Amino acid sequence: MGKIKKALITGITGQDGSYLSELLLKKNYKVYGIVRRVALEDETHRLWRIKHLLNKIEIKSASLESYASIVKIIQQVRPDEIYHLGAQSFVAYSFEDEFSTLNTNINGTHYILSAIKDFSPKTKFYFAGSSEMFGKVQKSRQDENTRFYPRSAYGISKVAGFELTRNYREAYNIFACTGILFNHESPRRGFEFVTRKISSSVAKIKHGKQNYLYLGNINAKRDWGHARDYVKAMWLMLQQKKPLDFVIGTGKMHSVKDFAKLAFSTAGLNYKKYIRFNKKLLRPAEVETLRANYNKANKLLKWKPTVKFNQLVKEMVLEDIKFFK
Ligand code: NAP
Ligand code: F7E
Repeated sequence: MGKIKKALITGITGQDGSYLSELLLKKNYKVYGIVRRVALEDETHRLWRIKHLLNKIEIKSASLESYASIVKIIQQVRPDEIYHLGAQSFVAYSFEDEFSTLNTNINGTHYILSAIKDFSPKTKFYFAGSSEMFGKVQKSRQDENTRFYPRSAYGISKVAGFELTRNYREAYNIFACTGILFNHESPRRGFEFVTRKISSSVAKIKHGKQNYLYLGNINAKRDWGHARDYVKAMWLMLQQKKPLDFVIGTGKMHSVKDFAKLAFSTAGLNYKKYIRFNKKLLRPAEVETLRANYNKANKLLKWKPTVKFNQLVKEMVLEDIKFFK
C-alpha cells in the first residue's frame, strides 16, 4: 500500500470544497480544510455542506488575509496537494466591495504560493480560476489561448491569481496549475447565484411561500455544468506529469431564461406568471455569454462532463422542493 496523501483545501465550506472533500476521502486522502474563525463560531449555518464529513476531515482555523496563519498550517500539515478554492466568489458583490474582493482573492492566492515556495516546495497547487476571466469574450468558444477581458473586480482578481500561479510555476518550478472553470452548480450552490435563486424560488412558489421571482438580465447565457464533475477535473490536473492549465466546461450554452423556464416547468408551473424584472439586479458591466472549448482537458485529462443541462436543472429543483417543504 502506498503512502497516504495529504490534501489541504481552502474554501472547504463552499460548494466545491464539499464535493472535492468527498472525492478525496473516497480516494483515501487525509483531508485538511482551512476555515475562518467566523464560520467555526456559526457551525449550523456555515458548515452545512460538510456536516456529514466533519468526523472524517481535519479543520484548521486560518484566514486568507493572514500570511502568518497560512504559513503555520502549511508547515504543520506539509500537504502533498493544496486546492485553493477559498475566495469572495459572488461577482455581483465584487461591484459593491471591490477592495475586499481584490484583497482576499489576490493576496490570499499570493500568500499560499509564497508559503509553498518557502516552506513546502514539493506541494502541488491548484488555483480556482474562472470563466469570468474571459468576461467580454474575444472568441465564441473560449479555450486556454483565448485572451482575457475581465468585466468585474472578481474577474480581475482571478486573472491576477492565474498570472501569479503561472509565474510561481515558471520562476520557482512549483507544480502549480489553474483550472479555468465555467459555471458549475448543484443542490449545494449558494442561494445568491442565479441557478439556486431560481430553483429555491420555484420550490417556495410551489409550496405557496413566495409569490414572484425577481431577476435581472435573463438574456445572459452561461455554460452550466455539475460541480461533482468539475471537482474531478481539479484532482486530475494535479495527477499529471506536468503542471498545465485547463478550461473545464460543457461546451453548451443556455440563457438564464432557459434555466427559469425549465425549472418552473419541472414543478408544473409556467414561468411567465412568476418572473418579474428588477433593474437593481443588473450589473454595471455584464458578461453576456460564456461557452467553453474543453478539448484540451478531454484529450489530456480524459475528462468530460457527465451531467446534462436538463438533468442539472431538474436535480436542483426537485431537491429544493424537498428542502422547502
Ligand atoms: P463558494 O461556495 O462561494 O465557496 C467559497 C469558499 O471561500 C467558502 O468556503 C468561503 O468560506 C471561502 N471564503 C470566502 N471568503 C473568504 C475569506 N475572506 N477567507 C477565507 N475563506 C473565504 O464557491 P464555490 O462555488 O465552491 O467555488 C470555489 C472556488 O471556485 C472559488 O474560488 C470560486 O471563485 C471559483 N469558481 C467557482 C465557479 C462556480 O461556478 N462555482 C466557477 C469558476 C470558479 P465561508 O464559508 O467562511 O464563507
Ligand atoms: O450569474 C444573471 C447575471 O451570479 C449568472 C460564480 O460562481 O460563475 C459564477 O458567476 C448570470 C449573470 O453567476 C440574476 O447577471 C440575472 O449574467 O449565477 P451568477 P456568475 O456571475 O456567472 C463564475 C464562473 C464564477 O467564477 C463565479 O464565482 O445570471 N442574473 N438575474 C442574475 N444573477 C444573480 N446572481 N441574480 C439574479 O437575480
